[in-house]
Amino acid sequence: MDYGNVLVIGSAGVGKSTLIQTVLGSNVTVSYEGNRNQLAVYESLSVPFRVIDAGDLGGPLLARRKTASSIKRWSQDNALDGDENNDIHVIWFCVEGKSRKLIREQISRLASATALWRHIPIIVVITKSYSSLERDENVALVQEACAHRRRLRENVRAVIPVVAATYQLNSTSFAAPTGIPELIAATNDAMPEGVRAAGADIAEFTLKRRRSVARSIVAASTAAAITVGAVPIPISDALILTPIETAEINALATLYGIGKGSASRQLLSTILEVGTVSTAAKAAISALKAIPGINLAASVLNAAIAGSIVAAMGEGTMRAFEHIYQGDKTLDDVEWVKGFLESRLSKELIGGGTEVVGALAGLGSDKDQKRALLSVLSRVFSAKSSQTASSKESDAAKLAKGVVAKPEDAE
Ligand SMILES: Nc1nc2c(ncn2[C@@H]2O[C@H](COP(=O)(O)OP(=O)(O)OP(=O)(O)O)[C@@H](O)[C@H]2O)c(=O)[nH]1
Ligand SMILES: [Mg+2]
Repeated sequence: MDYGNVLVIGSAGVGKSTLIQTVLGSNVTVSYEGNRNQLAVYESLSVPFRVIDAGDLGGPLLARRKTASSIKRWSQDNALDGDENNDIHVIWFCVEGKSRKLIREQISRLASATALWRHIPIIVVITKSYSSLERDENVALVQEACAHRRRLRENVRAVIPVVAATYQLNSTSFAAPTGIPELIAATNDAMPEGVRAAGADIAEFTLKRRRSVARSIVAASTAAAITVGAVPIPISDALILTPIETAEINALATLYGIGKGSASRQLLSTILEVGTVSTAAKAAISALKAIPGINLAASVLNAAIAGSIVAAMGEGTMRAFEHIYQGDKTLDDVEWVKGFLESRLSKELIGGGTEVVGALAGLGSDKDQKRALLSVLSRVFSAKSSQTASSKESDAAKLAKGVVAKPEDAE
């Protein structure tokens, strides 16, 4: 397939590199590096376009000219190599969402920085959109600022708030990654016909990226559970994890486009019930507490139990949402989702939890154990997920073929 080319510009520190990393995934290759780091071109098998980090094109005129000439040289080199796709097809202009005051100023820089590319579609990416409450307002602010300039009015195709990497607010709450699949889809839509990926392909690409974003949501939630779970009194049910599981499930629901209607609400509250007060959750906790022959401090064992539940629930919820997202299940299949998660809790949580606790028992101090816990948990539960998915010849296996195979998605 021919790759389209996306030029990324935005002031120093707005989050260009972080964004590129998240969109392209971990198997990124740098295919070109201009002199003095003015230009770097990234590719990955995970998305159907190249991304060119042009750095701060809003800087002084001289620096801007240098970068622009690097881009031109890259295009020419490409043309000599016989690669026809040497044009810039889409521009991502990054503005930072944290400071509303700066948005207007950044948009006026956008106008001058992109003056070279008169007719290229632009997507304004509002980076670091950590506050979900401010997202809509920031989008409106950007749209209004663009409406005053003819070229921007014509070229700006979408304004997308993103969080590229989990932003930790404190030890138990975080802003989950957001906007990444939307950005990939909008970018593809803005591509000229010759380089635009087919609908089915782009759905597969965004599914992969969704899974890797989902894993980071699960990891952040698991870390929070470890903190909350580390209490000296033995845990009897998972009620203590309600706020964390609520945040985890909601973040995953948003990621997989599960809305806020009544069917969704019913589904989400059933999932939460499975992860907190269900018989399956209670049985899993008793089984983990009863693992013989280990000698862990109560707080470490509790942290392991809490982390295991949130990790297993997160992986299971992600899988269930993938089925809904792909259309082989619907929001109304509440009983199916319930059974699916309960069986994961009984088989995988107990199997995985035993492995986790066993790994911890071999470690020395409390501090080592807690630190090791998170890495053991994410390894055990995401590996378990991939195993089950590919060992069954079911629709889960069909799903797994395109998605689990890539090493980056097993991370
Ligand atoms: N948690 C979190 N941190 C972010 C996010 N985006 C950017 N950052 C942080 O902001 C800082 C700057 O991000 P970079 O991605 O290096 O920004 P850049 O635009 O590439 O910066 P230059 O290369 O210097 O122009 C880094 O410390 C990032 O970790 C995000 O979505 N979430
Ligand atoms: Mg950078």
